[in-house]
Amino acid sequence: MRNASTMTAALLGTLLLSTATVSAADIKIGFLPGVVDPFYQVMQLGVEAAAKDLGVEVVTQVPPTWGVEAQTPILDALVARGDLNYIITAPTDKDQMVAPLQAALDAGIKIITVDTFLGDGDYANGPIKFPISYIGSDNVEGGRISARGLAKAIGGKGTVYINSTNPNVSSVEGREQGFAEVMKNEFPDIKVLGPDYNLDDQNKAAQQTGAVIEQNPDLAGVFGTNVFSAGGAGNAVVNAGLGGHVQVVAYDATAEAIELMGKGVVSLVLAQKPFDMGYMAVQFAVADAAGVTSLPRRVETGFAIIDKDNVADPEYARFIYKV
Ligand code: T6T
Repeated sequence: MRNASTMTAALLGTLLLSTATVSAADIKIGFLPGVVDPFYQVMQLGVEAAAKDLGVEVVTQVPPTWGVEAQTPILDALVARGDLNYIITAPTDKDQMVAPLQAALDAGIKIITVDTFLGDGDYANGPIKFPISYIGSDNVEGGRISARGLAKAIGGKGTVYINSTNPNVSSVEGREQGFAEVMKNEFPDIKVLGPDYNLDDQNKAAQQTGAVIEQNPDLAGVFGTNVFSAGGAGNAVVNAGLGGHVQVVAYDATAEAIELMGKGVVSLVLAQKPFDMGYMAVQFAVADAAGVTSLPRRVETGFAIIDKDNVADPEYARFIYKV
């Protein structure tokens, strides 16, 4: 348990179960994140904490690499078990994961998406309506915040570069979109290069960023849109000996990003709240099982924006991903 809102919601969940016809022992949840990384590891801690608080069972399966090819067979295997009634998952592609998740639903398993969404993410009015909820960041807004932070760090002018993971992933796509929008509308003296896609491979992100640094000696900043993009970008800047000259904005608050901030390489870290995403998703499954029909179809979990001035403040530091 990490904050008051999750505690209140846990009590609510317990209360709901105590008044419902379904018991906690009847609820079995599959948790299928995107890949092995500190963000999803913290999310798993949230899932497990809620499962313990609410007395439900969770089965976690984590794909070794990012993508539909890795995630779909694991999803199919979770469905084939025949004993799950909910799956909490981060779809690795907003279109290609629709059919496999629809198949899970057809097999009687209800779906909650965390971190990433299907379709346009508007489960109330959009084309994809079957998931109970999307619980995650407002990534377009996160991209805007990142753009303003990077623009400030480089003095409002120069060339910047986006390094990202894959196309068609709702999370990073939103970040790229918000970032590009702000640069275009608010910073006419900043030129944006990229995105390059590293397929969620930190070494590839470092190679790509290194190449951009070589080809653009005037490069002033990099936006790394997730753990591996930002980690690779930061390492490339360090390897080129350009720490402090090329500013990096890192999406995701890993220990590595915070360390790079200490070295003056990363100027801003945007922490998501994966623990809350996982915790709340379990609460939603339990509430749904108890017959609650008014669950919000979209919940934005918010950010903590960490920089060198607040990184030591426990109110901010508690959002660094600790695994
Ligand atoms: O940035 C997170 C997540 O939000 C994104 O969807 C995929 O990458 C991460 O897991 C970080 O590696």
